[in-house]
Amino acid sequence: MANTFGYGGMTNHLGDMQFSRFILIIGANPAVNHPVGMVHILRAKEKGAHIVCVDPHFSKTAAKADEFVRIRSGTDVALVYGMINYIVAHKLYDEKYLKDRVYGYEEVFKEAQKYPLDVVEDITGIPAETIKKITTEMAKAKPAALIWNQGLTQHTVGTNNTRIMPILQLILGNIGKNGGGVNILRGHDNVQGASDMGNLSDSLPGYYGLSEGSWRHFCQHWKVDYEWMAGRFSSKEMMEKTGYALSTWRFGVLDEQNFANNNNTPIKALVVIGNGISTTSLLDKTKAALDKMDLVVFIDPYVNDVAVITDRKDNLFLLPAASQMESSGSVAATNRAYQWRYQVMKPMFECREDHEILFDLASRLGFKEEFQRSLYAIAQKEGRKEFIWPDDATTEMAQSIRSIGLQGMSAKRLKEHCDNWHMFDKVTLAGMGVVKDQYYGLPWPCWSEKHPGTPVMYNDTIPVMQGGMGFRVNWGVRAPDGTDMLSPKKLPNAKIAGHPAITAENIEKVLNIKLTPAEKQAVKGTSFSTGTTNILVEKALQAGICPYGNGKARMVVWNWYDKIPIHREPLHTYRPDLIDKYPSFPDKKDNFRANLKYISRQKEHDWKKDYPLNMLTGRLVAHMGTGTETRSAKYLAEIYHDMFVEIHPNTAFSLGINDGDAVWVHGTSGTKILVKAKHSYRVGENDVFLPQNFSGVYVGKSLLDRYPEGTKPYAIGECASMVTSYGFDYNTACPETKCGLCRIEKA
Ligand SMILES: Nc1nc2c(c(=O)[nH]1)N[C@H]1C(S)=C(S)[C@@H](COP(=O)(O)OP(=O)(O)OC[C@H]3O[C@@H](n4cnc5c(=O)[nH]c(N)nc54)[C@H](O)[C@@H]3O)O[C@H]1N2
Ligand SMILES: Nc1nc2c(c(=O)[nH]1)N[C@H]1C(S)=C(S)[C@@H](COP(=O)(O)OP(=O)(O)OC[C@H]3O[C@@H](n4cnc5c(=O)[nH]c(N)nc54)[C@H](O)[C@@H]3O)O[C@H]1N2
Ligand SMILES: [Mo]
Repeated sequence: MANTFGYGGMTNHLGDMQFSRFILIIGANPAVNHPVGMVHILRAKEKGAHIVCVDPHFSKTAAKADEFVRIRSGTDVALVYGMINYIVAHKLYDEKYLKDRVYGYEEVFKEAQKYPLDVVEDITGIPAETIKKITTEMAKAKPAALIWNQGLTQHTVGTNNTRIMPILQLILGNIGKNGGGVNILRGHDNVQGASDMGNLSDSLPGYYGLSEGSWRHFCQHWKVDYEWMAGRFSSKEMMEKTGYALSTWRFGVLDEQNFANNNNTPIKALVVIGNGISTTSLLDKTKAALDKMDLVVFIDPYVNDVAVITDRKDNLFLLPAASQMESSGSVAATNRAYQWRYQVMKPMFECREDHEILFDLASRLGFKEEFQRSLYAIAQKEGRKEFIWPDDATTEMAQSIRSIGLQGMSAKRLKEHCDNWHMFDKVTLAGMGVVKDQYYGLPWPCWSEKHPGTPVMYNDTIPVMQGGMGFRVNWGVRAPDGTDMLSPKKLPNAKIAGHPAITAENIEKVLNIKLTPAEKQAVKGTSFSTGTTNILVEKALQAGICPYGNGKARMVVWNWYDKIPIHREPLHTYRPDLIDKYPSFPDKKDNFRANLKYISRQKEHDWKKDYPLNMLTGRLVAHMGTGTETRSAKYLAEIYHDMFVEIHPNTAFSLGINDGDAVWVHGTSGTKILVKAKHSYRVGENDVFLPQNFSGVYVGKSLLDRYPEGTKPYAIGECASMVTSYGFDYNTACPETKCGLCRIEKA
């Protein structure tokens, strides 16, 4: 998802945190979820960095931090406004940085006036003294880094959370500096690659969006006619319309009112490739949708967990996919760096690599020739008859995704990095010897074959050819109020200060150069991010500037509903007394093609009366995602064998629940799961915690007999997503699984 700066991912990288003097970990548990990344955080601590962990749950990371601060889940925006309130009152902000590099901070400062510390203490549950202390420590530590993950995103205000954190870092002048930045520790192996490749229903690859211009750009690179592509859609409108999301497609099967958003057609078939889907909230809706459709296909190395949840008797297919060990290609890490993965072994038995299955699918659907055309074109250019997988696909992707600067990458360069792994500095990522003047994995943007990659984004104190850049000029050179959005600062070696993104139309004027007639012809009608040549980009680099412009970061997003982040109470909150003051969003129609409820759901019922406990969910170190793979591994299944709910002993005592008792957890959608109670001081008295890594039991009933012989997992349990509450992020439709209410009863 686009963040304040443009695109997602870490601004810095894991090793870089060793330069930090202070690390705020808020809504992330790297000790469990990023154990290798955690090593860098612990190294930073050894070097004197102060580590603060803000979490509603006393996590394993909290146990390793210098300070643990318990927050009421869903209130992080209010906390940061409290911090900003204090920063403004005590002039702890970086004034020069804000003046030079940021637009809209005055509005944020104004909003912060609504959040004096006693108000923030009431909302968040964090004592005012603690907020003062951590704010002072963070503001005085130069530089300070900030880390977040799903503790911030899986909320109705997820986008607001992920905007307020960079805002805090900008106010402290910590963006674009070694040891600073906002470091979003991403999820799956290659999830950064999946989003860069545009496996999202609101964009083509490389965050280009779905406009006609974007379609034309990719059609040019894919070597297919735009008209042919348009003919695959029922209309131009549908071609350019945001699709369903992983969280909203069920409404497209079950809810007739939603069909209107989908050209009046219900969804009839589902192909699931590499996703658990049992991990999406409202699992009962997923089951009902799977039961109802005409066709369901899973492409997976394991028996996908929902394949045993559905009651359907036919037109349910499991296609065995090869695992990552049996395939190869480029994968992107959490810091925007790409790495080459070699095949360890050939696919076993009848399983096949994902791309082969997709090639065959394209063949049956009648467009295999178009699907592969650009691969053949790349082969032909090099005098080959057949394309080489995945190398030629890497070329296609790197050459077409110019928005984030992948064109400097190639299979050859990435393999060279992988082969010379030992030649890179683990802390700075800088290469030596054969890989000198390159950063490991060429973190994007990597503008050309000579560009080293960008380990730290938005650093305007180093030349562009060493990874320097200002903020991207993506919103025009002037704000609606007339403010100049260009930076007054020059990159070292640059001829000019702030400037717009480079286009064929403006390049001569902006750079004060003349293109030759041949160059003019080659770049006609394009910008730094479109077309097929790198001429515009090379000219910009020669002039010492970053092709995407040099502007100011904007804190005000004038085209969004919440122009600056606003604190809003969760839909299901145990502080209903705060709803009138901090109401949720208005309901939103056609949000990823679903009609989603916000305020109407929040006010539908006195939720707290029937569901008094706040439900947190998160991960276990021994299991991954649904747990499909790890619960099928003997030793991991032994470490965490049973699904459980953590409950504070005082709360448990008042409900007559002993440690180890079987309990029913009732969700706000009228669903329930049967799990073991685990007395724990890690949760507060108002919270319970459920791991998200189980499946294979459905409303108290084991589904083990439904797995084909030889595929039964060693550990099964109820899915948390059966009882997580209704609720979706306003901008991304990400389910609100980090807060929500429930009721617990002894079984
Ligand atoms: N072992 C293991 N590793 C994994 C995974 C796995 O399943 N198992 N999954 C991978 C994936 S896909 C991802 S996305 C990452 C996720 O990595 P994380 O986001 O670190 O994982 P979670 O445990 O879901 O949640 C992090 C923390 O957020 C806290 N939290 C909940 N609500 C709030 C809130 O409102 N505010 C704040 N400040 N904190 C809150 C939770 O208590 C929890 O400690 O992990 C990846 N790594
Ligand atoms: N309550 C609650 N719910 C959550 C979360 C939470 O914190 N709380 N976190 C959310 C997050 S961040 C995520 S990412 C999801 C978990 O994400 P999911 O994607 O639901 O979980 P995984 O188990 O990782 O699912 C991956 C599936 O792909 C299969 N697979 C593995 N390798 C390959 C391959 O090479 N090819 C193919 N075709 N398939 C493969 C696996 O066997 C598995 O079935 O859960 C989400 N749901
Ligand atoms: Mo994730």
